Amino acid sequence: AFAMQAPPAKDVTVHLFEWKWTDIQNECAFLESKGYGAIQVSPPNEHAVINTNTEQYPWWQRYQPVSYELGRSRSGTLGEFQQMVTTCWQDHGVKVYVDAIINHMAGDSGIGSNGTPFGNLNYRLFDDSDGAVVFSQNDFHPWCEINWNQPFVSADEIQNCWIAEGGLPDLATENEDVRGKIIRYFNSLIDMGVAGFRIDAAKHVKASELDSIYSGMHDLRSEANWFSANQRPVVYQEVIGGGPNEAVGIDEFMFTVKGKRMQVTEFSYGKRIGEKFRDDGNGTLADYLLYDFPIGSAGWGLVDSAYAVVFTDNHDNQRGHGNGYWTSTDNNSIGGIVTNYYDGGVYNLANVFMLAWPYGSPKVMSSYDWPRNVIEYNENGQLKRKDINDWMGPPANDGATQDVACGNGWVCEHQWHAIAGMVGFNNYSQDAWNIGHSWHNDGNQIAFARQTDTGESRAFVVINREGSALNQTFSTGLPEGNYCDVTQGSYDFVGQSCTGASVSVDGSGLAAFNVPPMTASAIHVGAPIGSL
Ligand code: LM2
Ligand code: CA
Repeated sequence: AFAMQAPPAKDVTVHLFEWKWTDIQNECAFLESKGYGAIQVSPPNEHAVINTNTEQYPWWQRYQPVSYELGRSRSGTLGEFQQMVTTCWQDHGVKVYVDAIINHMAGDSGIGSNGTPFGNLNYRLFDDSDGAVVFSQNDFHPWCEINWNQPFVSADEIQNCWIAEGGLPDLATENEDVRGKIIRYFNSLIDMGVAGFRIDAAKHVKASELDSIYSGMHDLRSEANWFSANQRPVVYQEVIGGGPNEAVGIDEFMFTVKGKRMQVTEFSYGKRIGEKFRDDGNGTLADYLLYDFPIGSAGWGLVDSAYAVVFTDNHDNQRGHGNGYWTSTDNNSIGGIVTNYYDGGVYNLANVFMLAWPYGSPKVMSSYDWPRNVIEYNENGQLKRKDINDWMGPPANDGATQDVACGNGWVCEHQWHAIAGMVGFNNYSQDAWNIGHSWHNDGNQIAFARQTDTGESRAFVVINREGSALNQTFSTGLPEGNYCDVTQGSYDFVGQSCTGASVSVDGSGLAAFNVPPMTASAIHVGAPIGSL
């Protein structure tokens, strides 16, 4: 037996989609207790406010920036934002990552969420006394719409034309002056204590221009109670697709800036998880072990793990946006081949796998509930499906977001027992990047350990995505002891106690598991009952 060790780098992020700053601040104690490392928050800058007959305050209004002011977004005020960032990091060691929209600005004209008027390609970016920092006509590419219905779309079209059906004014990021204003926005956030960014629509900006923007970012705050000196911001860039036959390749965005890796969102991972966990007739879970997921002979085609941010689903593809697509007429397949909370227990297991498997930096999705309503229609003789409620925003009164209430309009997947419990599993497996003691039934039951280079086991998981119980003794390689089953019970890292079932490992590393249908069981060296 060896002594329990402090968890290594906390690499799990949770996306608290559309949460208000005050609610996030309140959530940070829970996030800390489970070992979450960071939160991705919704765009904090001023955004369009959209209210039409058919779409009242859609979630996507926040993907239309009106200014770079943080005064009042749908999630709250500047003061609340600063309080959240400070409290989450200083009191709970949880970082804040901001979803940053820098490829484009809001379409049409109107008044932003903080009262700033915009229109005719004029945007007043900061509330300076002279109001001089603006984007105006010359700061945008001339209008053109990306046509995805051609065999090959050029890089020029992808990066210089306007996205979202040509509705979003595309910034001329080749101009240093434009980049300078974007850098100022980033630095205003970094100087408040923000530790990282999701770069929205990164594929639509030239990688070299992004490189120069990232190089202009400040180091993280390093005064007392903040981060250690010379730390660079975390950056993960939203790139959908970008395979070898495309003009803009995902690998263009995988580079380092001042020694820090700039990561990318690996959308194919979510598809590979979704198709198997949902049992879409595309192989079984055993394939992960049989074909050496993600690098082996099955041609999984995923990017280098060190650059990958992975997720079962995100705010776009869980509702059919962002290349989410549909595969069957079954309502359950909505959200594309990816899985989302509508899949219930299947979704739970998919997340257990993501948090157990050694690939990428995991991001857990935390959604609000919306009444999915899928219709079928014909487009040029092709059967298509669409969720006509895909625009619906979070629980709100006249566009003012309500407080979070988990289970009541807010799904809070990140609190689901198995998902929350597996965060610790991920943390304690960071130094154990190998798979060992693996087993599968050639179907949808798998088990494996996470091992160090010297063959020590840190953690062991059993996933049973079948209709019958899995009662079996496995060789886990773990030190002798009693462990909390972190998928069933809640582990108290401070008191070293567990509210649920436990698993005992004997002196030769053997453990008997009883895993009911459609559940998992997982143990790790960070969650022993008493000392090991
Ligand atoms: C993203 N990544 O590249 C975001 O993850 C995604 O959520 C954003 O689209 C998109 N890029 C732009 O930031 C969402 C949403 C779109 C929506 C846009 C802008 O998926 O449907 O487009 O935000 O709010 C909407 C309308 C669209 C209209 C457009 C401009 O749905 O019909 O196009 O606004 O008015 C004319
Ligand atoms: Ca662009």
